[in-house]
Amino acid sequence: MTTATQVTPGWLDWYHGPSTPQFVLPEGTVDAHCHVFGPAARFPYAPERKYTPTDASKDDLFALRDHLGVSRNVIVQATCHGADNSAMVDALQAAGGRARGVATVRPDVPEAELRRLHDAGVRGVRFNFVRRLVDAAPTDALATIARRIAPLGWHVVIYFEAADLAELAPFFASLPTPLVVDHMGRPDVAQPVDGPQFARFLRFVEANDVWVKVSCPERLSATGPRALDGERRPYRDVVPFARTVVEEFGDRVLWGTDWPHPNLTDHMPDDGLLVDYVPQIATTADQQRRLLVDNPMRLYWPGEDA
Ligand code: 0GY
Repeated sequence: MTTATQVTPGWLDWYHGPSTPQFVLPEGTVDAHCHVFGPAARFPYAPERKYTPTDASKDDLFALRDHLGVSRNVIVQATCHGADNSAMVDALQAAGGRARGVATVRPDVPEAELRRLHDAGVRGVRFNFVRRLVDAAPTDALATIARRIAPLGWHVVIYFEAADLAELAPFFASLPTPLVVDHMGRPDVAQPVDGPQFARFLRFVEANDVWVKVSCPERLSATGPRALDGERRPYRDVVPFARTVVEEFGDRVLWGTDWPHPNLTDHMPDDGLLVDYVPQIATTADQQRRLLVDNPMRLYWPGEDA
């Protein structure tokens, strides 16, 4: 275990004092992709991590939740905490039933630990294939994890770059649980929305038991957060991609802020502006309700009212 907390050089801190969105989120909105980092003094970062973030505590997350008008959070274990889920579980326990978690576990995780995570609110595990974030994990170890969590009714969250989908798809299709794709599979939005790369992704979603997070325009965009004609319409080069997914798979889409936005080097998004991105990609009240409330409730709080 390490206690070194020297933040990665060039690291951008999360956006303090986010604006108030113009778009009013529907009652019961779930932020289905966010993280907590540390605080390192209590929850040290993992020795094998690829970056050291600034702390982003559960209290900071809950303050953002309330500011944006979000009701619930899904807190995804970040790679900087490795397979030590303590900070995430601590946040779940403090959330009073208003948060669920996605954990990182090893293939030999004890059964009792899986049960403890479930009781705390964990409903999935994350497999990360982004090379700058993790060392490659053998797929047979990941398959073992998937087999072990399937009886709990959990799902597998997968994070990969679009260029790697062709190679990974057979493995994904072999997994026994539903899959949740982070950030639309990270398309290259300089390519056409009807081009072969995104078509492959859409076929993958169509053919499998897959949910898609239409999150992280700030990671994918070249046009960036600039307003259009003075309006709060940011990240417009990503809009056609996300809108296509929302229109084609309206019952299997999820939205999240990705707060506190690790590993961004050019700009740190204003989370209020990220909320104003939503009506660009989900253009009707029905699409918005399914994206923000009904779908995440079905996946993370089945049987509960929003
Ligand atoms: C994200 C994206 C990133 C990082 C992580 O767990 C992580 O470290 O997910 C990234 O750097 O693209 O979802 O937060």
